[in-house]
This record gives sequence, C-alpha cells and structure tokens, in this order.
Amino acid sequence: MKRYISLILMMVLAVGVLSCTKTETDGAYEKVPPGPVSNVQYEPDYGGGTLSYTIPSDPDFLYVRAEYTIDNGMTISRTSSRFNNSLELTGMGVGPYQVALYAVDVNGNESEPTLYTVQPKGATVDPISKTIKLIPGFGLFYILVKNEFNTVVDVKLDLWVNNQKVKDPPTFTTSATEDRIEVKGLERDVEYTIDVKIVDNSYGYESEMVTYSNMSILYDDTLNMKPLKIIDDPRLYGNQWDQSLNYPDNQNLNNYTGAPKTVLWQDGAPVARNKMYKFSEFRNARIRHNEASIYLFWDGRPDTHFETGDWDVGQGPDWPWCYFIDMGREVQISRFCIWQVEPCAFGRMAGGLRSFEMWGSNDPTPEDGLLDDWELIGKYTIKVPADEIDKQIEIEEGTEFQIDPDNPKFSRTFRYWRFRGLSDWPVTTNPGDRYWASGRLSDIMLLGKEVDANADVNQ
Ligand SMILES: [Ca+2]
Ligand SMILES: [Ca+2]
Repeated sequence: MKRYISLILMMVLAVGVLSCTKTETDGAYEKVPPGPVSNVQYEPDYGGGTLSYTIPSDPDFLYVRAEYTIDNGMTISRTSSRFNNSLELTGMGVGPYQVALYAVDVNGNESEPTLYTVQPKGATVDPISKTIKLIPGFGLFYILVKNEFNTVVDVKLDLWVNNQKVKDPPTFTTSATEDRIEVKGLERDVEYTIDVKIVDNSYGYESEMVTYSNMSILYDDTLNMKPLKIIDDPRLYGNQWDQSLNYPDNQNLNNYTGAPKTVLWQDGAPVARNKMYKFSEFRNARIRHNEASIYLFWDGRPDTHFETGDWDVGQGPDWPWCYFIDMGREVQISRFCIWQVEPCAFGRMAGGLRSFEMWGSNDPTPEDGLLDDWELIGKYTIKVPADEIDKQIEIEEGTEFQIDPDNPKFSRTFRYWRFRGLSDWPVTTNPGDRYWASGRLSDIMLLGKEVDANADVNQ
C-alpha cells in the first residue's frame, strides 16, 4: 500500500513540475517539447500533395515542420502555422518519400518526429509538358504552356533543320499559370523540327520530350506606307457633309464644328448628327499641330511624332479619339510595330499613348462618306517590360503586336484604316506633370500583304 502511495505521489509531483514549466513565461526558456503530430492524412498531387494532421494540444505550440529528401538529394523543409492543420509538399517526383513531421513550440522545441510515407502523382513537369502547344505565327513560333502549379520551369528547345541541330537554341523560364512564349530569329521557307521539354528549374525534374515535325513560320511583308493619306472630315462624310456651312478652308483641317448634315445615314438608317460627330466615333482628332502632324506617324522615323492635342492650346480631345486613314489600296495586315515618343515611353512623362484599337473598312460607296463597313481588327495595350534594359530596347526597336496572337492570320481586307486611341499612361512618375490627354506616338510600321499584288503602291 505504501508503495502505491509513493508512486502516485511521484506522478502528481511529475505532473506538477511539467505544468509549472509549461506555464512559465517571462523570458524563461523551457525545454519541454510539444507532443507529436497525430492522425496524419495525405492527399496526393503532382509535385507532392497535402498532408493534414491533428496538432498537439500544448498551449505553446507554434507550427508544424515537414522534412523530406527528394530525388536530387536536397532536403526540403516546409512549415505551416498553428492556424493551419495542413501543409503543402512540393518538389517531389514519383517517390515514395518518407516525410518527418515535427511539432515546434514558441521556444523552438521540436517534438519526436511522426513519420509518414507518401506516394505523389509524379513531378509537376509531366502534366505541364502535356499542355504545351506550338503555333506558327508571323516571323515566330508561339509556345503556349499552362502551369497550374506555378512551378518555376525552364522550357528547353532543340531546333532541327535537315537533321542538323540549330546552334544556341533558346531557353525560357516561366512560372505563370498561363504563358505564351515567343521563339524568334527564325527563317521563312524553312521546315523546322522542334523538340520541347519542361525542366523543373529548382529541382531538376525533366518531362518527356514533345516533338513537332515540319513546322514553318507564317510570313508577311512590310507594307509601303508612302501612299497613306488622312481622310479629312468632309471626305469621311462625302455628300452628307454640309458644304453650305461656313467651315474653315482645307488648309486648316482641325476646326470642323458641326459640319455634317443634321441627319446622317449609316447602314441605311438615319443617325442623329450629334450621335456620330464626336472624336470617339466618326471624327478625326487634330491632324496638324505646331510641332507635329498625324502624317509623322507613318514617315518611318521614330524621331518624328504626332499628338492628338496641341501643346499650345493644352489639351487633346480626351478619350477615346480617332484618326481615319486611306491606305491607297486594299491590304490585309498580320502584325505591326509601334514606337513610343521616348520621353513619355511607358509613362515616364505624361502624354504617351498606352492602349488603342485598329479598325478596317472597305466602304463600297465613298460618295456618301466612309461611315460603313467598319470592323474592329483588334485592341492592343503596350505593356511595361520587366527591367530598364528591356524598356530601352523596346523604345528603340518598337513594340511588336500580332493582329491576333491567339490565332495568327491575316486580317480582313480593308482600304480604310481607323486608329482609335483609348488611354494614356497614368501620371505616376512625375505626379506634378500637366495632364495632356494627348496620346503621342512616334511611328508605326504595318506588315501584311497587298490584296492586288500588282497594285502600284509607289505613286
Ligand atoms: Ca515618325
Ligand atoms: Ca459609304
């Protein structure tokens, strides 16, 4: 009996010591580890999966740490806070892998490990490589890749022409959920065989190779911009322009006010004048300025530019605004290159155009104006490159847009081109900048093809 009593006493004492230590705070570092993680469950996925568990009841428990070794010998340590009863495993391949789970308290004491063996679905590079699509574009190939895991991966290419490997093949790195990679520097009329594989940038897993045989880029030509002429407002409205009104002479193309007839006809239906005669619809923004002219938009020189406003008057027509241009013949376009005005490129200074639309029309009845058959070709936004070096390259070489990067092809046929400015850059670099609503650009080069190969475009 006495023996039992002393045993119970010792147990009470031991519990007393334990609970004393656990409640002790105020700078005293206790050394009692928390209880282990229990009731582990596993949901397999590519690259690892999710472990869930029951955390120990210790009041000073802080987080759970998982530790495991992957195929390349690296030991990976992942942690999860006390607010979570689960933890993501990453960096795994096929496995199986033994994961050691430790409960850690506020003083860094670790519990005994709870060991658990997991069998993931394989490395993430395999399902990522299965999403790859290679699409020929104008002057390039697009590689479309989906990466729901956001694993940092290298997209590694080998290009072959007549069984000869092309030197220095490009490699791209991405972790985006969806990415469109541009493979450039390719020759036209050449058949390429392209091997693509996905390599895990952090842990080295490699996917199987995907091979595309007999692939050729689409090709186009630079269009001659010399025949282009602005379609001034009277020509835009043809016989619907009210010649009896006293509008300024043709030398001053800027100041048409209320000149179209009261009722206009478009697609056989009457449209009130005030519905159409505004900068955003069928009206040109300012054509000439003291310093610039819309003609300088396609003179092939990035050191000359147009502006929609007037620096002396102060403001442009606000957003959006349009220009109407006669190509002088029918064309189809495939892509274009656009140059910003350097001081306002990427919003360094106010007044540069950021997003715009391209429209085309082949209005068959120019006599009643060029108000019909307008069709949106595409909407485009200049994006800010990742760093200053890329910015400077893009300022000098221009920004290239494919007409339809999702489905590279020539646009519809058109003779009349409408360039519609949508927005400028936010004034963030120099908050004190005057706001111009101007939308300057320095040049544009259209690529595509002539509809009539014999058209004399040099007149
Ligand atoms: Ca220019
Ligand atoms: Ca017409």
